[in-house]
Amino acid sequence: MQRFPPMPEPDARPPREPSVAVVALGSNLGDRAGTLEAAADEIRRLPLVDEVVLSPVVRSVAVTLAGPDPSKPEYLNAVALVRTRLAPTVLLGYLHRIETEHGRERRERWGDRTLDLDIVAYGDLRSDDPRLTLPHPRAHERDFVLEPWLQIDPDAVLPGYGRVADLLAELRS
Ligand code: A4P
Ligand code: MG
Repeated sequence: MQRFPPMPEPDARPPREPSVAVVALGSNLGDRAGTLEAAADEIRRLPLVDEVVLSPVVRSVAVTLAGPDPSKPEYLNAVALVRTRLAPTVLLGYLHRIETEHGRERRERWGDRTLDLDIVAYGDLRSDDPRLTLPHPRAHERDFVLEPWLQIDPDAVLPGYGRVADLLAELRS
């Protein structure tokens, strides 16, 4: 009788170690503060998410493709540290679902939005896939990402770019 090697048992795979994903939250339409709080709670309730630490909220002028535009509705931004065993692409899929549930419409790039959820970093992972670029290619030049992140992690490092405290000091110099 022909013998086959045993099939790998899906459930026998070693569980993925938790990583810390840094998620940037932004909103400039609707009940902005309520939406950011609700989104953080929804992330907290996702499967394979162990812990979510939400930063204080910062206010920022809308950055459009033409530059900062004070005539647009002001943004509230925050950062969440998400301890999770979700794979990065799976996490992004859930974040897109949460955006949609909060009425996010995609009409123009960098347009006004009820909720934007970006993955700023996922552990030390690097990716140049346009569907999920890691770290987020613009996080290092955005004070509305770096400032709230620094408030909840004074030793934060943006992989490939350096210490968040130094990046923020450079932006402000
Ligand atoms: N994508 C690739 N990498 C990532 C990542 N690391 N995290 C892809 C999240 N998404 C990532 O995103 C467009 C595509 O990027 C997605 O299909 C995803 O697969 P989107 O959310 O549909 O559109 P977007 O947010 O308008 O585009 P983009 O380029 O991600 O915009 P940014 O750079 O996030 O900027 N001004 C203030 N004051 N505060 C803000 O929060 N946000 C933006 C958006 C512009 N101006 C702002 C703010
Ligand atoms: Mg986005």
